[in-house]
Amino acid sequence: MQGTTEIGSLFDAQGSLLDAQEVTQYRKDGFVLGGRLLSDASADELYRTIHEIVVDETNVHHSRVHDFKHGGKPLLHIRNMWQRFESFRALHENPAIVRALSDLTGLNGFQLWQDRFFYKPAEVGSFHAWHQDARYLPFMAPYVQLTAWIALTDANSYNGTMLMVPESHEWGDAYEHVTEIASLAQNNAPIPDSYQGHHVKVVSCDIPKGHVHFHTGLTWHCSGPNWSPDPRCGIALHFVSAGVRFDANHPVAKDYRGVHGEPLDPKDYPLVQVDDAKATNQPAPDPREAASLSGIQ
Ligand SMILES: O=C(O)CCC(=O)C(=O)O
Repeated sequence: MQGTTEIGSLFDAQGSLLDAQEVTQYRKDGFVLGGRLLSDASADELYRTIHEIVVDETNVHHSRVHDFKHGGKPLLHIRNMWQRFESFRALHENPAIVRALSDLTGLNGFQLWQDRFFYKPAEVGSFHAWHQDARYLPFMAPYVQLTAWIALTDANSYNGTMLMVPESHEWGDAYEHVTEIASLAQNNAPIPDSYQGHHVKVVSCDIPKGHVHFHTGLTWHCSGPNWSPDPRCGIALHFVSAGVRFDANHPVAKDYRGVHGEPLDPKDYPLVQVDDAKATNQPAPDPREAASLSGIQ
């Protein structure tokens, strides 16, 4: 584990990342911009760590950088920075993040499925295709999944921020349709404006540096190309409700650790929870989300 920075000094969120109205908006739209988690200095420090790994071929972590290469252009990432850097581990352990997850879902315990940074080099950074995150989780229904995406640089429509479709999390597994439209993100091209009788609207989500944006596992989203003179960088923390069981038959299961039918080992999927009285009434996972996920194989 690298990183000598004291965890407490790097992260500085005060109080809550979300107010009641924002929680309502997340439940309605399937995504919401939360407050500031990191000071600019803290975001810059995490960004520098990623930037050095990406640009310095002699960096000990450089060989782990994976390129999605959408449309032949670079979209760089590494999974599970938390396993190697204390400064990144402190992100999913931050009480403000855990409180926000609880406020959004009504649950009190979560496991980190993975973290993954997304680095789009200046001017040539690629789009990320339209998708639903839930499709890529090797877990057995029922469960709830959500993502906290933390901006380490400003993210806007010029440098390839995320685009989201409000209310699409209510439409279940849309794998075939979303796959069909996936590459339209390449030029921020419009997507069909209706899906199974639902009106489809696309919203570009500006995310200021240091802020956290939340989306559900079923929300349709993508991100555009980086046309700006600077890299665009953010880190996604993908969480799942605690206690979920591993599905070794899932198409992506080979990329993950787990025993079929068993709960996830917290050593591989860290457990985070709120421990105050406010969230002790833990409701069952949303059956609508669970039902649609069970159809994903
Ligand atoms: O950072 C990006 O461009 C895409 C991130 C994303 O799709 C996600 O966090 O689910």
